[in-house]
Amino acid sequence: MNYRKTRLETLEEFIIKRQNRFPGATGEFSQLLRDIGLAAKIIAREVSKAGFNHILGSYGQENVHGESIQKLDKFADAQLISALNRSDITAMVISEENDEAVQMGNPSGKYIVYLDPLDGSSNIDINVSIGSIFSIYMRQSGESELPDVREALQRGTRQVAAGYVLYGSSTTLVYTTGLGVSMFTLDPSIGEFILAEETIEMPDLGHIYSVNEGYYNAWPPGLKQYVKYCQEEVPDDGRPYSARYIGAMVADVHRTLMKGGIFMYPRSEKYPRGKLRLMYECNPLSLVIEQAGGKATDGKRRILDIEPESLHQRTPIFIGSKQNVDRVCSHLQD
Ligand code: P6P
Repeated sequence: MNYRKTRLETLEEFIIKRQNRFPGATGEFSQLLRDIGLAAKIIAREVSKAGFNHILGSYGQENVHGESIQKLDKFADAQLISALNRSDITAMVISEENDEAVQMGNPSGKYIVYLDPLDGSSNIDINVSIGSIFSIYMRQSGESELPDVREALQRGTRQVAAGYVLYGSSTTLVYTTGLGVSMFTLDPSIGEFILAEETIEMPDLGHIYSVNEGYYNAWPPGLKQYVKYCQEEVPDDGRPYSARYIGAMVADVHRTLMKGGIFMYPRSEKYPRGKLRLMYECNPLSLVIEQAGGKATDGKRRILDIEPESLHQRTPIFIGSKQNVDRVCSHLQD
């Protein structure tokens, strides 16, 4: 009898296999990815019990944006920072939950990590998908002193890795190191992320548009024209558009990655620079989408080319399949 190889591949095995492609690799970067994977498992466990382990609700404080911090946000933040501190390779962490950069006390640490520990936390209490987002940069300064916050202000093109964990009907980890986008699904029965898709590629045109239509009156005219186009026109393949909006960027962008289409969060009177944060929401998700063949722009500039001015700055974003993004931009230019 021929034994058919059906062995599953774990995240750890995949990371090591990829590391072996780089002879000079020290294993530190692989360790950083494994640490994030560990934190994700711990967070997934708490998210799955959020209904009865008194971890719902507000933490009683507000984050740097004046938004109420949910208890699970703080838990996720603490778990991710603690996991990144298991080894001395991360020098500094910038998180949505902390106004200031967190110095990890590792002057020799090579990496700077941005985190949105729990994106979409308003969905926690209604059991709708939420996610953790990470973005990893190399330090610019020497390794003798603690990093200066200014060296964290790097363009998105300089990310060495980016990805997210989606806590949904299953727990999914998606990341890229610039060699394509890979996806893993957590098997809670063995506590391992198992490779689900080694290389994800997006369709050039998708049939789902995703935007909060409650803000219609505040939209720029070009966006109104584009959404009207989606509602009235049928693309050449005869398939009409659908509208989907989950209210958690990770979930809306993950659907866009897997099915194609476009997610949009424009500027408005309430958010004159857009609502979503450049460094720990838009840059990491834009790197993933571009690596899968899509595009991400603020309506004029490629998101990854934006020169950051501050750690928590916001930006408008139009992200998804190439043809969908190009079309909305043509309307916005008009
Ligand atoms: P709105 C969640 O609070 C978040 O930051 C993103 O995850 C999400 O896409 C967006 O805000 C939703 O914002 O204004 O549509 O509720």
